[in-house]
Amino acid sequence: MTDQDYMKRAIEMAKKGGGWVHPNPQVGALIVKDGRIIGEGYHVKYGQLHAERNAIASLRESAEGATIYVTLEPCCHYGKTPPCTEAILEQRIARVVIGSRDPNPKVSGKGAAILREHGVRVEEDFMREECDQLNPVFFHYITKKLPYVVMKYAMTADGKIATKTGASKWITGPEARAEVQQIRSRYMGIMVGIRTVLQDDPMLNVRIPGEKSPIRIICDSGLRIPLESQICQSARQYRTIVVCAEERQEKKAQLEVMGVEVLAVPSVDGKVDLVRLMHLLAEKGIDSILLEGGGTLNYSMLREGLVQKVIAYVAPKIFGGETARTPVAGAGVQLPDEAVKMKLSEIHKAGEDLVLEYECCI
Ligand code: AOF
Ligand code: ZN
Repeated sequence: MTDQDYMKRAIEMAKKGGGWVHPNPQVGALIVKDGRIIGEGYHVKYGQLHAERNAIASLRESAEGATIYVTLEPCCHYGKTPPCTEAILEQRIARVVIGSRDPNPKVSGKGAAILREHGVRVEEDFMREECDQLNPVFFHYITKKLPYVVMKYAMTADGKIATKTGASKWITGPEARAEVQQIRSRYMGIMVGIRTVLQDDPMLNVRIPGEKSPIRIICDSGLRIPLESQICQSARQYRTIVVCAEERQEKKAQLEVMGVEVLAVPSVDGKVDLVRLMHLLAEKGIDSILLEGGGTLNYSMLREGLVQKVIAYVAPKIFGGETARTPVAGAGVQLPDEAVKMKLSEIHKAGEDLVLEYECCI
């Protein structure tokens, strides 16, 4: 096995933490001695041991003189756990092969430097691109202090998200809908506008046993959310934040009794200031948000440059209808040149539906 093979295995380990570690990164580690894997681990859950320490905990023999492959630079700070650099030095590991650099200012470059100072051979940027792909969310969140936002919608081949009567169940097939359930469990928050709640009365949860549901965030400038909505009724079960621009004390109190968190955010033209909101959500530790509409909120988020990725499900059917809703509405641009620009990054099929993934170019 080569260095590449070992790092690939560390990457596979790291992926197992997906959905459970945020707002921390997904990290994997592998310890190799005399051509044998003697330890492996990954960051399993937020607040628990880091990948390096889990790999060390799995050792059944001395790691003296061994190589550790880590997908992210080992930390050197006292956070929820003591520094991983210390654990590596205690084990007398001789060589550390690092994939991604850690943009966290508490670590950034210092982890590798400490190891070198103690005579450890350190190789950085090894398969960096592959390792970086594990953590687009963490990198965005830690450097911009904003959540990584993924806008997702399902539409017909003629670009409609509902028929002219507003009916939207269902556009895509069962495979696509199952995939969306998986996606929901990957992000820390899920956000929709109030109109979506009024129209569809959604639950916005994950119905896969053993998987985590995201924090539900409802953008509701005028605090119109009905107390009888499924969202309010299930707020004790699934964390729910209702964001408003004007605080109506009585309604706020009623919502809070039901377990809803009400977050008042300064407004622009009577609407929630989305940039401020995103910063506030990041301060609450929310590193990622799946944005599920509607069209008005989608457009505002895109225009503010707050969306990093778009996932479009396209069903092989056509609704027609001039008034049938489309995924992105709002004011719209005047000229093609003013478009929100994106880059196609992935394409696959889910049953009969097509899935297009784009990175936003901001
Ligand atoms: C992880 N898991 O496997 C590694 C991390 O809050 P703490 O104490 O868990 O520290 C989190 C920071 O540690 C994180 O921002 C990153 O810079 C570094 N490395 N974090 O959660 C890991 N290796
Ligand atoms: Zn660490």
